[in-house]
Amino acid sequence: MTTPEARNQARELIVSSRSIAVLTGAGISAESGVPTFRGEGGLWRGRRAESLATPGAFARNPAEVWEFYQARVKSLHGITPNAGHRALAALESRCDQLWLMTQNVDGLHRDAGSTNPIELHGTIRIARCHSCRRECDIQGALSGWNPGEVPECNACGGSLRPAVVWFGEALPADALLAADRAIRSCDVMLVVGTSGVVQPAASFAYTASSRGAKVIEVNPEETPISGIADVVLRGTAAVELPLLMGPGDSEDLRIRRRVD
Ligand code: BV8
Ligand code: ZN
Repeated sequence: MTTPEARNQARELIVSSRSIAVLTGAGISAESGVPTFRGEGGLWRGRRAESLATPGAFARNPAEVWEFYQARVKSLHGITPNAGHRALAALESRCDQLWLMTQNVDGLHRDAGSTNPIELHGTIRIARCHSCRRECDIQGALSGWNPGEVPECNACGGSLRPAVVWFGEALPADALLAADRAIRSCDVMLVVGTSGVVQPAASFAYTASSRGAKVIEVNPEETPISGIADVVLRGTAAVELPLLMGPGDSEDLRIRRRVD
């Protein structure tokens, strides 16, 4: 459970920070109704990720991989950002420098108003052609889709795939570059809703901490990152992040910046 002291400490770090890097994982979307991966009812629970989210799985059985992703796209219908997403979008508008890096593919940070989320693992909103790499809206690619089918590229007839990063695939170069800059430049890193399992994102907090940045973790459960965090808010994103931003602080944040 979060203590008032921890909340005040975290708030002080945020208010006095000049540049904040935020890393989010599936946990920030949990209160929007999006299942996480490794927790109770998680997507990967009981199903090896390798059997679905790898290039090998797609090469072996693209139709099965599409059944998994079609179900996920369908489960996102009507899903909206929660107070946690919105608090981060509000923080961005009050900070001199904020980088938002997300491992999530659901697009909810964009919907909440974050202007330039670094989507480390791609996006489930877009489909990409395996052959010519043209991209299209995944809803369009799935209109008229039936189980057992693999959506085809309108331009070249190649197989489409979700524009997400699978295990064993490199993260997009531009996302890695932007993340590297954020990790090297931030004086505070806010880590929200990730189990800290998947590399290279899981190493970001360690790298930031090793160069002297302060790490704040928001997670109802203990993770490997808890051990290096300077402040742990042991609660959920939709509760803790709005409290961290607090309406009064936004003014302090702005005033504090003008003074120095
Ligand atoms: C790479 C795809 C190198 C889209 C995902 C062997 C072979 C190949 C690679 C490896 C290998 N061994 C290790 C690796 C590296 C591998 C890796 O890390 N594997 C792990 C499993 C050991 N990484 C990779 O392969 C990466 N690429 O290394 O490339 C390379 C370089 C050059 C050339 C070629 C290759 C690619 C990693 C990306 C994989 N794709 N998703 C999709 O289908 O979704 S990963 C998947 O996990 C999601 O993207 C997800 O975001 C990510 C991380 O999970 P979390 O977000 O942390 O979610 P989780 O459920 O685990 O935890 C949720 C947390 O939230 C919990 O802590 C919970 O307590 C908390 N929570 C719950 N409710 C709330 C909450 N918090 C706050 N509020 C709440 N309400
Ligand atoms: Zn094509």
